[in-house]
Amino acid sequence: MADNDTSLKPKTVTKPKLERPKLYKVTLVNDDYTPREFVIMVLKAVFRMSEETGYRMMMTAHKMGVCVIVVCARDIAESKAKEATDLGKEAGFPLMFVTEPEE
Ligand code: TYC
Repeated sequence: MADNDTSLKPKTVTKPKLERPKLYKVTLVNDDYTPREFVIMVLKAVFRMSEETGYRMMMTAHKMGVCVIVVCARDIAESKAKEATDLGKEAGFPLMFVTEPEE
């Protein structure tokens, strides 16, 4: 090289990182007022689950206090949780679905 051998070449090559979008949980919260059958109906209608899966998830929330229903993209999680919570509200029940980022 000539008298000035300062290299302009980067020492490391970094690939541009595309962050994976965060996933969100939709969680069913137990309460003392919403009828079991109504919870199952909402799970079937909004989350497209079978009677058996709906029953299992309802019973998990009933016994444990909460049950994770699905993990998905934020906009889907939020709209499903709202749709399901609104069905309870319209029928006069305090049924609640909440969303939070997955760890
Ligand atoms: N605990 C309610 C009852 O005994 C049933 C229920 C289950 C309500 C799960 C909400 O997320 C829930 N009628």
